[in-house]
Amino acid sequence: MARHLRIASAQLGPLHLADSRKSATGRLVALLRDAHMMGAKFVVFPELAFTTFFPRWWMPDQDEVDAKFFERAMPSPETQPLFDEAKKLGIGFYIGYAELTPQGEHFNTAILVAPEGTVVGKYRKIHLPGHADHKPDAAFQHLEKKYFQVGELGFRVWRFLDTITGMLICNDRRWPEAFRVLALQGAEVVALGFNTPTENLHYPEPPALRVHHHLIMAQSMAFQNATWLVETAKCGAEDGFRMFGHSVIVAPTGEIAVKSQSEEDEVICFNCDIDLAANLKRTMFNFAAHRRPEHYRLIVERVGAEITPENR
Ligand code: CDT
Repeated sequence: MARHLRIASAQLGPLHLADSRKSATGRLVALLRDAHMMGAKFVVFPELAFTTFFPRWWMPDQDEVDAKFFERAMPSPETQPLFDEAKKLGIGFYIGYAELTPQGEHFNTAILVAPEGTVVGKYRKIHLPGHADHKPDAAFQHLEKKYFQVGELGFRVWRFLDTITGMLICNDRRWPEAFRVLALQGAEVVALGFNTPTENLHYPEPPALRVHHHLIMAQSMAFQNATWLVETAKCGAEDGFRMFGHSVIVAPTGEIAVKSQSEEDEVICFNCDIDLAANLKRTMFNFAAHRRPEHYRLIVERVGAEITPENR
């Protein structure tokens, strides 16, 4: 009999600089209850879900940044109600937050929490976009390279709710290598939270094109790796800076099963047939039969594109 898992993507509308973790947690709990009413057993929340997307702000005082935006423990007294409610409802979840370790390291982190309330998996974001320097002439900043270190835990999967589930965070979705490493470990579900500005920081770009890229990436990554993919936005105008929604659950066929409609708090849910990928994994994307890693060496040996004399 096919395995099914009812998965929800719980999208958050804007969180402003003035919003507290307590109020964010209250909204996350409300979304969790909505997801429960839809029958969800696994809920995917956004990246950096307890605060505004603070890397858009240049803040020179690191102590202030740490106090306002980073979590020294997860759960903490402010975030505990989400864990309590999930345990009460018997729901597992993915959530992103800014992590400050006891050694003083800063990571953009996501965790996988079992329905019993225990943290079973942790991922620290590897592809950090943006810049580390102040760009005073830009409309906004994207300072992930200033506020976070590159994650050191690799791309991993976990046995979770009778599936093999992997985690990624936001910009990772633009890098096929990240998905393929999860797929090579048998990933059946990939959970990912994101915060994506509607405007391009670097050059003018139609917002519709940015959404188009988001959707085609999600569909192709799910199909080419034969996984379910759940991508959840934090979106809307945070202190006037807009981020798009378009949270999606994509099937291993590459079809969008369900997509959010708003840029506000919204839950979408789908009863995912985890075995839907079996035919693909047996034929077209049977990695063992068809992959040719001996010809992929440049992927791990070379970082940037290089034009060498022989291919000029
Ligand atoms: N949060 C995050 O990773 N956002 C990036 C925006 C990059 S623009 C400098 C994204 O890939 O959506």
